[in-house]
Amino acid sequence: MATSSKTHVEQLVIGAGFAGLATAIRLQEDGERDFLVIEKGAEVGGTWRDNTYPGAACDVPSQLYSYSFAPNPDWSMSFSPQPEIQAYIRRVAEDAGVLDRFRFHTAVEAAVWDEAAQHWRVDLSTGETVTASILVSGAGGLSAPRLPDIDGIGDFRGEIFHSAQWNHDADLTGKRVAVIGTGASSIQIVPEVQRIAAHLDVYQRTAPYVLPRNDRTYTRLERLAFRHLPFVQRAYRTAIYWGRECYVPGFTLQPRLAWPAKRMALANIAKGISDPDLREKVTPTYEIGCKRILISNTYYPALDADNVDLVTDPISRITGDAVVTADGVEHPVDVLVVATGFFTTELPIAERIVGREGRSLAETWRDSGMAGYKGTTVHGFPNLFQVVGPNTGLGHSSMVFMIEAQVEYLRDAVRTMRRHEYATVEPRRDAQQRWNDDLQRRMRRTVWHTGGCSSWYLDEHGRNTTLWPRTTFAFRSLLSAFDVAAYEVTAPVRERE
Ligand code: N01
Repeated sequence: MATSSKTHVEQLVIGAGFAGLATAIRLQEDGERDFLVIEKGAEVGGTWRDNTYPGAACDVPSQLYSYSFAPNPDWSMSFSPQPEIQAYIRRVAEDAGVLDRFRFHTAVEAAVWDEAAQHWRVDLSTGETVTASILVSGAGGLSAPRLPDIDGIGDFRGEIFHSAQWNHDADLTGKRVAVIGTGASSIQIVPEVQRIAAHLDVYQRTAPYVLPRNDRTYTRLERLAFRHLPFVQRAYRTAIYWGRECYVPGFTLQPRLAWPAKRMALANIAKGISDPDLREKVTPTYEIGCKRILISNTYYPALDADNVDLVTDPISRITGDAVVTADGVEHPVDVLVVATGFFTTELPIAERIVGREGRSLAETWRDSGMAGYKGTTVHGFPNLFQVVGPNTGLGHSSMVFMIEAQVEYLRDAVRTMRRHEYATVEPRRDAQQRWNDDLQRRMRRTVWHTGGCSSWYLDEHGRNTTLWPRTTFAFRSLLSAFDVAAYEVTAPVRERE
């Protein structure tokens, strides 16, 4: 690795998923040569490297799921399967020639701001310490699997794994399998497992809304056009982008506008399920959009199959070989798949980043909830940039747009710092407060708050600190230039002495 002998770098980036990779590529384009990307996994890809469960695929259209600077003419389907996305990320990294600055199999143990030296001191799992003028966290909001806190789960003697840590050595053929959870991961796993398991129990706590998945294989002609006439692919992308931007953010604010989507979801139940009792069990009782809207053509037919039971009685405990529900029934199981989501508001990386006053991000956010300025910087944490920070998640479009907008902001910050020779930039407390007050005021009117559900979008205080409540182009426009007036800046130490 090019920088292995160095102890100081200009920018240290945590994570080699979509966020970390875009940061590295754009920094390199700007002539920055002294950056290092630290990745705990074996290769690039982040969540797309880790989530390899059967059926893993994107529920955002392929045309939106690529960097603007690296369109992919090779998508085979209108919604891409996980292996294609992972291959795309790998290819982009190789083509950009940045991988010599990536350090794999290495985790960040602690990143502590050193006020006197005006840099970050970063301890790595290898025992090394690297200092960095700027720290960029691209650690992701869906990277820490959350196991459910169910009595006795540790006593289960069969095979048990989280959806994001699929054990490919476990053969589910002819086994009694249980899947806990009915979120985006589960609804992709269930049809695959149903085909091979002897019996499948699906534990549903809250029914999701599931729309049809309008997926198809691209024709040869389309793929030729994508490759040789790039404007055709751009036209596809633009049409899909605006279709989503014009409709979905509006219906998060006006649930009445959501009736076509709701009707489609109910029709999907009627089409996929013949059993009236099962239809009733899977019919959600809250407003559509309150939780993530899912898409599948195969989930409901799988639930309707003879070898599947949808269990809606709450799980009371797990024994060595069974799941026991509140009605006292023991459901025997050989393999337990836990599709219960991720730590989204208590991010493990936040425990490890310690700012100006010796407080970690986690401590800073403990009482107030996650909050930052423009989802990217945080008061008390000079020269820290978070790509996919607080309130930058989306329910309706591609995270790649949000990532690119944040990386553009970071690039402009780096240029501004160089131009004016600022050693540090830190968002002013009042600017951050105004930003979040406005966000939360908008948020209160959205279906995420008014829709009558609980979801991972909300934190323990009931605040939505994960999602962006406006359009992605509004976000991009707000982050189009580094607004230094919202920041406290300092000159380098040598100039102050
Ligand atoms: O996790 P989730 P996920 N006992 O948190 C249930 C992205 N993603 O991995 O709804 C019983 O959505 C929980 O029940 P409830 C996407 O952003 C994208 O599926 O809380 N059940 C829920 O049903 C997504 O939103 C793609 O009542 C328990 C489920 O587990 C995010 O990842 C594909 C429980 C968790 O659902 C997370 O999705 C996959 C308990 N103790 C994922 N605890 C794409 O295609 C939780 N549950 C891009």
